[in-house]
Amino acid sequence: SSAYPTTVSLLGVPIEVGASQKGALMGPAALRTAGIAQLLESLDFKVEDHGDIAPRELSFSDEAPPANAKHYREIKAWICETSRRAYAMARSGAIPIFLGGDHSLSMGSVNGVARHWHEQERELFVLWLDAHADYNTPATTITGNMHGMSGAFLCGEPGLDDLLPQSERSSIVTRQLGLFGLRSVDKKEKELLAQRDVWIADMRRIDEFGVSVLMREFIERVRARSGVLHVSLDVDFLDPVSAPGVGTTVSGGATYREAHLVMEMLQDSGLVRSLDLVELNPFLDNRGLTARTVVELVGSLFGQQIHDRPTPSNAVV
Ligand code: 4U7
Ligand code: MN
Ligand code: MN
Ligand code: MN
Repeated sequence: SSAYPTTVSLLGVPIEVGASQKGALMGPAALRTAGIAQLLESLDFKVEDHGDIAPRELSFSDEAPPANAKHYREIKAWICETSRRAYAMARSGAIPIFLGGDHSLSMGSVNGVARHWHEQERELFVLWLDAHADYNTPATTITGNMHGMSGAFLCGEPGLDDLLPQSERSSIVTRQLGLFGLRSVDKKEKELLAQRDVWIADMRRIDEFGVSVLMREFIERVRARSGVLHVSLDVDFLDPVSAPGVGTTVSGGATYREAHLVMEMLQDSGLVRSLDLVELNPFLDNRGLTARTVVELVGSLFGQQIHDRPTPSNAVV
């Protein structure tokens, strides 16, 4: 319908209390240091850096927090502000990129972006690139860490019902969520997911069919409903060999090239309208390797090519 956006808006969301390990709050600074803005400019985007959300912009509620949701009040404050900013950025016509921060921020980023697309009568699909399903609720979680609950919250699973104002709650339905790269799912989380129609490509399926077959399948789902796409990249999607700078490493993850192929196919699809870069923990990184790797993946997602491809392999014809 409309031309692909030419502006990218960066927003840092330095939240870390959703995770068990400290250090994700340094993520936005590391991604900027690794040159995310300069890279996007080299790909001909106009880049507007909106800075980081500052804790003084947050307003805290005094409601009683639900059990099994650690740092609930603080996270609620971050989510509300992130959602408000996400909505405004998406509405401006730019491509918002959220620099995390732990994965709880996606409760706000996806919610805000989804509200914008809902107004446009376009379905927002969400591709969750992650070792984990992040589909726990306060009733299923083992750890109480809210970065493991974002997907479930966004799909309207119960237990965190007051995290956003009543009028803004619904984000997506389960059919709109795709989990890619799974290799660590908790028992009760798995039972809950088995009852939902979330699209799932776990590492076992990726080993058997390869990235390209599965990415085509997911992209087709989005196209079939004339949807647009939000990508939520958890750094632990990658194998710890290429991405050690993350608190929750799980071996057997996507290789460097598999991750690039995911990004290159998403670029060819022309569907991506917003992005989260989450869970980077520079405190645990090896001389900036992980931050640089993430920025290189952003390059592939937004059009960097090894050898220019005149016809994208999955373009609509
Ligand atoms: B991440 C976990 F128990 N499932 O709920 C949990 F294994 O954003 C991990 O994907 C969640 O890094 C990981 O705490 C959240 C755990
Ligand atoms: Mn994860
Ligand atoms: Mn995650
Ligand atoms: Mn993590």
